Amino acid sequence: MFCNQCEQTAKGTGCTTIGVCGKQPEVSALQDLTVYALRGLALVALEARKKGIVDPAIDHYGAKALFTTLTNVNFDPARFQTYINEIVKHRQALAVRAGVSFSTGPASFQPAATLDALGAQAEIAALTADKSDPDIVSLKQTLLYGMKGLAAYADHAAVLGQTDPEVFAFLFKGLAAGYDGVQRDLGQWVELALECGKTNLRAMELLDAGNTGTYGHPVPTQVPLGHRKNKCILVSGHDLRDLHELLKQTEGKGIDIYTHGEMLPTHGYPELKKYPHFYGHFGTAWQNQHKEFPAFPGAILFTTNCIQKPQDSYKDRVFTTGLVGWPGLVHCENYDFSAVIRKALEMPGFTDDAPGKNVMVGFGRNTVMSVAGQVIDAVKSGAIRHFFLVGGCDGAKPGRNYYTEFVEKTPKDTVVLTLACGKFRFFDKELGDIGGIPRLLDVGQCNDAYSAIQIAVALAGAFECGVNDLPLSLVLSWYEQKAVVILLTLLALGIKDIRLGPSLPAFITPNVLNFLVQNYNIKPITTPDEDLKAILG
Ligand code: FSO
Ligand code: SF4
Repeated sequence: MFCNQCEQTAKGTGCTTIGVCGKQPEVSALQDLTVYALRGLALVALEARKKGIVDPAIDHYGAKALFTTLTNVNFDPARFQTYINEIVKHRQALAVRAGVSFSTGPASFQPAATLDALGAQAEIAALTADKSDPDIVSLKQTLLYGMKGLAAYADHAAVLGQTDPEVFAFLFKGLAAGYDGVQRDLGQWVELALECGKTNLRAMELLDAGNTGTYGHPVPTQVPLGHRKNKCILVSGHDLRDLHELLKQTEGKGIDIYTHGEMLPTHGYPELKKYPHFYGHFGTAWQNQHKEFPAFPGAILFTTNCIQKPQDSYKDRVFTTGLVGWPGLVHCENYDFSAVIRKALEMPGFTDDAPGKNVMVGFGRNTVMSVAGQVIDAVKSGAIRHFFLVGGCDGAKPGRNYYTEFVEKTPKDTVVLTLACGKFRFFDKELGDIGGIPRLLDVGQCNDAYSAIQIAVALAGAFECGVNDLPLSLVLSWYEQKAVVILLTLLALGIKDIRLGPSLPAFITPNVLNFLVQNYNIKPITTPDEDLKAILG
């Protein structure tokens, strides 16, 4: 196996024997083959589009299948076999409708019948099989990982009924690149990667419309970090519809619903918070599930990412849904969470009341813009000197303490906006407020990066300047491919001076890094003191 798609990749270069995430070589090979099969579907879909044939179901299926290869989503070999077979079936049906045929390459790929034989076939699809110039390989991987993130956002939006055929058209174009007979130079691969970022802005806009259109705009909401006496279910991941369906199915059943990880900001949505049994938040970021889950006395449901190998002490009460998979766990299909509910009722639940500390969520674009006048006055009077967007993923590496220390050390006349699971490094810090404006504002999940971008664009409009001229600095942490595509979106928007950590992507070669530094002044994080000094002067 060879996989280098996430930040924790072995030795900072690539996982070659088993994934640091727990991914087995067999699954890694099947993921490579899924991508290869998707490249074949993409070639046919592009031809079909030329003839005016667009099949929304196939478009969405392609995005889902790519999303399932994202880090920490699906570890189940059998599910990948199904994806590969389905992708090829869709490709063949579309080829017949479009009257096209391919005799070589991924569009003619026929999957073997057994998992072992599929594993052997995967060699053609391995990342190491690409012998192009290393900088081109670097950009191809950047594009592929960006597209995995884009596919995730497009799927999240599609689940809520929000789609744009142009988003899927780009996914097909990007997947076909390298197999479409077009010779691209370095600059053209850069252009494709930036187009991926630009398309992602549209996908995130759709997702924002889906979330806020269905569940309302988030409002400032206190979320208890403790618990109360009752049966309980913990929901992890990012998917609001899964959470909503679970809330409906548990109504009046004597079960409280707790969020985990990236589900925390969902407490701010009016259509979700109206359920009285939607109680609080349990635990911190994804990488702490082994430590935290044994203490949760109820059932645990994983939607989207990030799942880690369930430990023996709690694996009988972990359930998956949607694209998440772990071999041997019960997988809930079609929003039927009855198995999760049964397990929660069998479990003891919390046997005492311990409300604990509260944290505030709900500072999406609508809330922040509703106090825009106050924020602008505070900047003009000097009460607010600077904004920091400290966001992105969390992870297990010790270097991620940087983000805790950075936020703790931000001066009292500065405001910290945050989003994604990286916030768990500091989400319960009491930073106080500036004239009633909290100094720590939780914009939401990584899925809400669109909201943060809109806030920056609105501030720039109010100050009649560009986003790069605002007193705003981006200090980002990355882990998986949703973060890769958000970074590409920021670059496509021309955002400069981003600080990125805890380490730079293994798939970026020195020449590609040099390009990013020269054009976008992107830089690795150093120490909180040095970076704060450099930013604030
Ligand atoms: Fe975190 Fe995981 Fe949301 Fe990622 S939970 S690491 S960026 O999946 O998606 O922020
Ligand atoms: Fe390694 Fe990350 Fe790939 Fe898992 S997803 S195999 S940790 S590079």
